[in-house]
Amino acid sequence: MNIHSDFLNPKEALKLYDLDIFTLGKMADTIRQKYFGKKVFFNSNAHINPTNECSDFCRFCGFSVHRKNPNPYTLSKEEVLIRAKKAIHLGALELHIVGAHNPKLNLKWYLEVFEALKQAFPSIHLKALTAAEVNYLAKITGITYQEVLESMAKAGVDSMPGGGAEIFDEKIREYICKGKVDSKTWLATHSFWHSLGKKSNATMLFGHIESREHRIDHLLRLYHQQEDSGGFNAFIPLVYQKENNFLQVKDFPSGQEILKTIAIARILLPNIPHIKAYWATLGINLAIVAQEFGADDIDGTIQKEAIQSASGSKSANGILKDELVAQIINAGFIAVERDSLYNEVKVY
Ligand code: V47
Repeated sequence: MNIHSDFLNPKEALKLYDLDIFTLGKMADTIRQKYFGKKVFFNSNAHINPTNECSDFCRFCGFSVHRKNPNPYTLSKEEVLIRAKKAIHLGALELHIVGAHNPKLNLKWYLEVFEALKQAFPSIHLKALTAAEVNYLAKITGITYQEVLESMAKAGVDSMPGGGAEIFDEKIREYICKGKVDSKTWLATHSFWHSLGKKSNATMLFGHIESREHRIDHLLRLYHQQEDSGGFNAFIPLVYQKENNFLQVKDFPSGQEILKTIAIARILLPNIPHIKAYWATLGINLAIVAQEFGADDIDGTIQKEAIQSASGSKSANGILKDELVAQIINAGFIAVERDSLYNEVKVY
C-alpha cells in the first residue's frame, strides 16, 4: 500500500497531529485491520546485553555505565552461552543481543559468540547488533560496515534490531547522542543488510526534546528508505523513559500524544508491515490500547530487560507469556505468537 501522496509533504503530514485522537485512530485502525484484522502479535524472546561499558555517551541512556549508574559489567563468552541456554530452556525462540560500545568486545568476540550460539542452538533466531554497534565495530576494526554486516551474516545473525535510530534530525541527534552513527549511515547500514536478503527493524526514540516536526521527518526518512530497500519488518516508536540519565526534559508526552504518534506512524509507513507498541516503554495497558491506534504487535516475553528499566520502566523481569496472551484476549483481540520473521507459531 502506498502512502497518501499529500503526506509526502512534511507540512501536510504534520497536520495529522491536529486531528482529534478518534479520527486519527480510526484512520490508523483501518490500515491495521486491513493488514491483520484483530490479530495482535507477540513472541517468546530473551534479551542478552553483553556489556554496559560504553565509550560513547548518549544523554538519554541510563543503561551504560556513568555517574548515575556506577556498576560496570562485561560478560564472558561462556556467560553469554549460559544465559542463552537458560533463556532457551524458558522458551525463548529469539535472542535479542545488543549492548554498549566497549573496545574490550571486538568484532572477533561477537562473531565467535554468534557462531557458538548457532552451533549449540541451531534453531534459535539471532537478532543482534544495532546499526550503531555495527558502525562502532567497523571503526575499531578498521573495516567498513558492509564488511561487518557480511561477517555477521556468515556467523549466523538472522536479523538486526531497530535500535540506535533515536531521532534522525541532525541537530537533535548531535545533542542527545553525539558521536553515535549518523542518520544517513544508520539508514545505509540497514539498506546494505537488506541487500543481503536479511530483515531488520527500525525505531524512533520520542517524547524528549524533539518536536512533532522531527518525528514526521524521521518517519518520512524511514518511508523512503523502505521504498528503496524494503527489508524493515517492524517500526517501533520508543517512548523516552526519564530516570538515571542526562536529558533535561520539560514536557513529557501525554497518553494522547503517544497514541497519536503511533497512529501517525501507521499512516505514514504503510510500506512497513508491522507497528510494534513495545510494552517495555508504554506499559502493558497503553501497549494494549495502542492496538486500537494502528499497532499490531506488542514485542515479547523478554525475560530480563536492562535498557528501558535502567531509566525507570517496570520491565526488568519481562512478562509471562500467559499474561501477554490474557491481556490481548481480554481486550477483544486475537493473540498470535509469531516467530521473529512474523510466521505464526500459535493462534490463541
Ligand atoms: O536505541 C535508550 C532506546 C533502544 C532509553 O528491534 C531508551 O525488535 C527509552 O532498539 N528511554 C534499544 N528508550 C532498544 C531497541 C529495541 C527494543 C525492543 C525491540 C527492538 C526490535 C528494538 O533503546 C536504543 C534507544 O533508542 N533507549 N535509553 C530511554 N531512557
